[in-house]
Amino acid sequence: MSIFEVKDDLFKICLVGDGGVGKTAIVERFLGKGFASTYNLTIGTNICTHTVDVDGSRVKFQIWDLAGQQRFEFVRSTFYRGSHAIVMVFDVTNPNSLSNLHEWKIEILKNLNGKHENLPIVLLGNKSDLQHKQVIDQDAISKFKDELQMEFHADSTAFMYTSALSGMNIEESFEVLGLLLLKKRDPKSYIDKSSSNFKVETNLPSPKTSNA
Ligand SMILES: Nc1nc2c(ncn2[C@@H]2O[C@H](COP(=O)(O)OP(=O)(O)OP(=O)(O)O)[C@@H](O)[C@H]2O)c(=O)[nH]1
Ligand SMILES: [Mg+2]
Repeated sequence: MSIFEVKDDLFKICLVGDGGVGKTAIVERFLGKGFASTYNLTIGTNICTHTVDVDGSRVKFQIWDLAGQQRFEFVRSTFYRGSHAIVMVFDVTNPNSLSNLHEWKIEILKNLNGKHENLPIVLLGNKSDLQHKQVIDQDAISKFKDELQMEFHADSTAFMYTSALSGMNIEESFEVLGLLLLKKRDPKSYIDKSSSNFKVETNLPSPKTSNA
């Protein structure tokens, strides 16, 4: 099996967003490795796997944590193939990191060769522990949410504020992602399960924090 092939029971996820927004920190927190305050930029991509329980099912993620720096644009194009979902990350203290997600969206669409219909997308506003420095207004976020919903599908998108530093919403974001993937794979079973014991807002839910 080549590195680009993914087994049936594994979901390939690409994390995208500008250099420094916290993609690697999010993944490390998710893997239980804690938080490092030093910035070691990713070169190319880091790949890891992690299995979690989502709504009673075992969900295996194969996570491709892509290098966000511009200079890796060329090499990144080869990494999207076969992705089952995308996590788009911006830094709530850096407006450019949100506006640049438009370019990331174009890069994703280009490299998925049209295979993006109903692609689960989770948008994360990271570094939300730095609320005193938050400069991005809600309108800009709402606008980009609308853009994602237009391009993909309202039922396959979700938004959350996260902090890799505090751990806020890190596990929850992957849980939401897992639910979107399970729902896409088996809509009937998902509806049956979700009606009995799990409720998730897939249509770009409000952040879990009250002041977001
Ligand atoms: N305060 C705070 N700092 C964070 C958070 N997440 C990441 N950082 C810091 O932001 C810097 C960049 O984090 P990385 O995870 O390396 O960023 P990246 O998106 O992987 O960057 P590239 O690999 O270049 O694409 C590091 O110094 C992290 O410690 C967060 O939630 N809160
Ligand atoms: Mg990184």
